[in-house]
Parts: sequence; C-alpha cells; structure tokens
Amino acid sequence: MLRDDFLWGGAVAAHQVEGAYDEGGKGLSVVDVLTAGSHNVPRRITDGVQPGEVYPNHWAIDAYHRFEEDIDLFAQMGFKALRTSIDWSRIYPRGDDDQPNEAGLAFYDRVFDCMRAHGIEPVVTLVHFEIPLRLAKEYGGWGNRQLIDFFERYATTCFERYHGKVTYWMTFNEINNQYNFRNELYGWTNSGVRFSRATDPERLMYQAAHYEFVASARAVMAAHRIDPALKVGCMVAANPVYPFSCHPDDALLAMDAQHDTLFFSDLQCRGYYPGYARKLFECRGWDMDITAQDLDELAAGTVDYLGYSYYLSNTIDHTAQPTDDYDPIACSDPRMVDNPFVPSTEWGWRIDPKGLRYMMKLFDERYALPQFIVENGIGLVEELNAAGTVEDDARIAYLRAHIEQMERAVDEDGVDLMGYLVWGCIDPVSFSTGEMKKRYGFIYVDVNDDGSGTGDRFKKKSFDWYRKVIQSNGKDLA
Ligand code: BGP
Repeated sequence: MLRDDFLWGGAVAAHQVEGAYDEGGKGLSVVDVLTAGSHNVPRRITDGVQPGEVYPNHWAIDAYHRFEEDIDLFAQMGFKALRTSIDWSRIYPRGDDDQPNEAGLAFYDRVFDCMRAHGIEPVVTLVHFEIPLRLAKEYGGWGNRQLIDFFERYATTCFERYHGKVTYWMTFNEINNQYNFRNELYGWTNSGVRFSRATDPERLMYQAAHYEFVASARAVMAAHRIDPALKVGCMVAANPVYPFSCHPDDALLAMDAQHDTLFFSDLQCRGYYPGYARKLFECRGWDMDITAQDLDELAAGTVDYLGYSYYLSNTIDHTAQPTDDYDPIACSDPRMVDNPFVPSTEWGWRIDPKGLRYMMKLFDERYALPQFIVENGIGLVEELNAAGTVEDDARIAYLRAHIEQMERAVDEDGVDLMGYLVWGCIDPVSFSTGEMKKRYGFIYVDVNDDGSGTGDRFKKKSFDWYRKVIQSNGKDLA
C-alpha cells in the first residue's frame, strides 16, 4: 500500500515551460542558446543568441504568464505535488552577481504561493539544465571550482527566501547525463562545458561532477542549518543496464556500465568515493582536484532522499563493435544494443516498466534511503481531434504499467517511496530535441515546433484517468 501522504503529481522544468527568456531581469542561460532539433538532428549550441536561429526555450509554453491557469488544471487532477525548477538565471542573472534579482525571486514567490493555495506541495530543483550562460562562457562552467561558491550562494538565497513555502528540494537534475561525455548537449546542460573541446574530456567530466557533488553537499548542509525539516535530494536518470546474454563478460560489463547511474548516486547518497572510482582515477593517472575538505563535506552533506527519473532500459553486449554511429541520447555506451524483449517509442526510448521495479530494488538494496520518482512518462506525437481532446490511450497504458511495477516494488520488495511525478504533465518543450511535437502531458498545449499556435490548453483523455488514480491512491488504474 502506498503511504497516505504519497506525493502524486507531475513535473516540469523552468526552461521547458516558462518562456519569457528575457523578461523580469532574467539573464541568458545555457539553454537559451540551444537551437531546435529533432530525433535525427541534434540541437546546436550557438555563440550567444544569433539572429535567424530558432530557440524553442525562448517561448516554450509561456507558463511565465500562464502558470496560474496551469496550476489550476493540475489541482483539478488532484495533484498533491508539482515539481518545477528555479531558473538560476532569473535569480542571479549572471551567476556571479553580488545581489539576487528581486523580480526573479518574486516570480517564484507567486508560483509557490499559487501551488500552496491549491494544496499542491512544491518540489523544486535548483539546477535543471539551467546554469547562467556567463558561468559557462567566462568561467568554463563546472570545470571551475569557483562555481561551488556561486551555487552555494544561489541555493542559500532560495532556501531562505522560500522557507515556509518549499520543503522538498533537489540539487542537480539528472546529474549523471554527462557521464555520456561524448554528447555535447549533456555536457553543456549539466555543466556548461563542451567536453569535446577538452584535452581529456573524460577527466574533465569527472572533475566537473566532483565540484557539483561538493556543491550539492554544501546545499544539503545549508538547508539543514536553515531548517532541519527541509528535505534535499539528489536526482539521477535511472536507466537499468541489462546484460545482453548470460555470458559472464556481458554480466560484468553490465555491472560496470551501470556506473553511469550509480557513480553519481553513490557519491550523493553515501558521501564517499567508491573503490571503483578511485581505481579508475589511479589507472588513468589523473591528478584530480579533490581536497581533504571536499571529502569531509561530501560525507557531511549526504542527501535526505534519492530522486530519479525513469524512462527506459539499456542492454549491453560485450561482442558489439564500439562505433560512433550510435544514438548518444538514449545510450551512454556504444556497446548498447537493442533489447528484443522490449518495444521502443518513436524516439528510440525502450518501454520497459519492469526496469522501473529493477531500479527501485537496486537502489533500495544499495542505499536503503527514501526514494522519489520525480519523472516518468512517454513522449508521443499527438494532435487535437475535432472534439478538442487527445485520445492518448498509449500514455495511459504506459503509465498504468509503470505504476503497477512501482506498487509491486513497494508492496512486495519493501521500497520506501515518497511519491510519483509524471514528467511533462503539461506538454513542455522536449529537452533532447527542442520539439513540441514530442508530447508528454495530460494537458495538450497548442504550440507548434516553430512557436506558432494559440498557446491554449486542452485536457487529454489521460487527464481524467490520472485524477482517478490519485483519488484512489493508486488503486484504480482501470
Ligand atoms: C529528462 C529531463 C527532462 C525531460 C525528460 C524527457 O531527461 O530531466 O528535462 O525533458 O527527460 O526528455 P525529452 O524532453 O528529451 O523527451
């Protein structure tokens, strides 16, 4: 049985819904220079905002002006919680400013007040792919230790300002995406770094991650100093890696490849470098900037809960020929292969509900911490029908199958689960492709890839379905 105070709801991120990229004193962030892409066309990083380029996050779905309407719709579904992020560049427009931007702070006051007025608990990510562009360009992003101090100031400003309004926080969204350091998008959005331009991209990825771990630990400590009741979690993309066969080499390779998630959760949940990571640094001969004080802070600032997204599973084959011709969005290792037992979405994301239970068990056995599923969902091509709705049965089937596995992990495996949030509860701009066409929501938004459309909101079929799921605390999935 799910707990009585189970946090059912949805999740979005500031840059994927707000738009208004140059309003309210906001500075540019790393996503403001990302062009539109598609499944086969990668988003490009431009040198500043360039005329003639298309930047979907500049307008997104205009939640900056329409959030009250959106929150009202979420309340109609009975949401207990809504996850969003604070865009760092609204609070400290340049990242290294001495004083925060009052207009940015006031905007999120209004957002959180509105949620509270509707009985919705805010769950807030401090960095969801949104670091101020200046920190990337002038400081080299998280490759620079100075960012720890800038982040700590930003996090502390938020904890103090929103004290009494926000209890649940997360530090860095999907901090482990950058493990796939060959992918430009991930390095840029996680860390504001273009790893491919570094002499040793892999070393730089670990260095940037280290500074983020220290920053995250300091944020946990700062939050607890302000109020021990505040809960700060980490956030990883949880993708199980299965061995392709029962060949022992596949089994061992899958264990190693699973470090694409576990390295990051190990550091934040346990607070120390695992032996496999120390050995890797030693074998590579890397002289990492990791101080004794850093190690103390990591140990003192472990997270209160483990937050994660779940979308897909991976499968690895030790005989597969590594090639550069693989989809770096969906796989962190070129030896990942298709899994004949699971289907894929139009964007090549493997649909595997049991993979969710697999990760829940794995995390529980490894950390025994409360868990929070802060993203799960499916991107589909959808159009409004004549009745002004979308018959999104495929979404209902996807969510139902995942919730069933989630409930088994709680009921049969004893996982301590705080809540479940559906990604993109209102159609957002896709992170990986910049498309509107890849839709996730219970609510359809009339915005097209090029930004045209009325911006109006329409309830899909899944809207009422999810309302019943929440009302019954997960018992009625029909
Ligand atoms: C995660 C991100 C989200 C989100 C989601 C779906 O990686 O945390 O920001 O967008 O995945 O991905 P996409 O939008 O690329 O389909």
